[in-house]
Amino acid sequence: MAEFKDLKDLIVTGKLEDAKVLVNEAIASGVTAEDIINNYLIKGMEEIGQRFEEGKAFVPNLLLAARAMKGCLDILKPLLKDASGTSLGTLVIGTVKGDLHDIGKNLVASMLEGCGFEVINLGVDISDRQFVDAVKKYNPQIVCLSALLTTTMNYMKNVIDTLAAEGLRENVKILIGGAPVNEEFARQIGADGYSANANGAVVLAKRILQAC
Ligand code: B12
Repeated sequence: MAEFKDLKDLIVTGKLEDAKVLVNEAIASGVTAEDIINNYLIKGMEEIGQRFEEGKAFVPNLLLAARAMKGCLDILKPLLKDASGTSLGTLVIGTVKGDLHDIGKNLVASMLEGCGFEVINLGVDISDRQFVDAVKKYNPQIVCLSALLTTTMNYMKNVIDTLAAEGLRENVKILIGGAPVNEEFARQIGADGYSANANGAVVLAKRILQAC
């Protein structure tokens, strides 16, 4: 896998076209979509985030890296798809109000889809009302909330409270994720589960549905 190590750097520097070439080469040589995502793409996003934190990269750099990551994910998404055609259950997923980060959320959505769930992806900046409307419309077993900012993570509780006020809380399990949240925070706000990554989200969703 060593020959694809430049892929991480191409994400960091936001070189979309070159990154796509390497992703296609990696696929052709038999590297799995999961390996490409976990070993190169996510590592690249982590590094650009680190540079941003240290003042060595700026918002335009983040945008370029995000564009490169998304372009590569578009190639990989069909490879994550479950071939069986059976649905394990329905999930609604969205990034909460005020928050525009969607790379991790989309990755979680793709992995869940790939593992056989029907996923309704609401997008970013989603209000409590929009989550409520989606639960009424799609009747999912699980609602997944994503937040990447310390200023938006608390909005997850608004969503849970509004679902409860509408009498819908008992109908759904709530999973949360995103860099600033953790297990303890999930407990505090009354969510049913937390995972630090997309693979864990799939394990959690399967476990929850078995218990339903
Ligand atoms: C890319 C990026 C952006 C891009 C987003 C592009 C996009 N379309 O998503 C842009 C440039 C738009 C952006 C903007 C901003 N950003 Co920004 N951004 C990032 C960065 C570098 C990477 C995020 C990312 O995509 N990571 C890769 C993915 C794969 O990882 P992930 O999102 O964590 O998701 C994984 C897990 O968390 C989990 N997960 C995620 N969601 C869910 C949901 C569920 C249910 C589950 C189970 C799991 C799960 O699984 C995912 C896959 O493994 C992070 C740094 C970082 N280290 O996180 C900063 C970061 C999140 N941003 C930050 C900031 C400050 C901002 C801005 C305020 C900057 C500004 N001054 O304008 C704005 C806010 C805009 C807004 N209102 O949302 C800060 C947040 C600090 C804080 N404590 O709140 C960070 C941490 C950077 C930093 N180190 O300072 N950003």
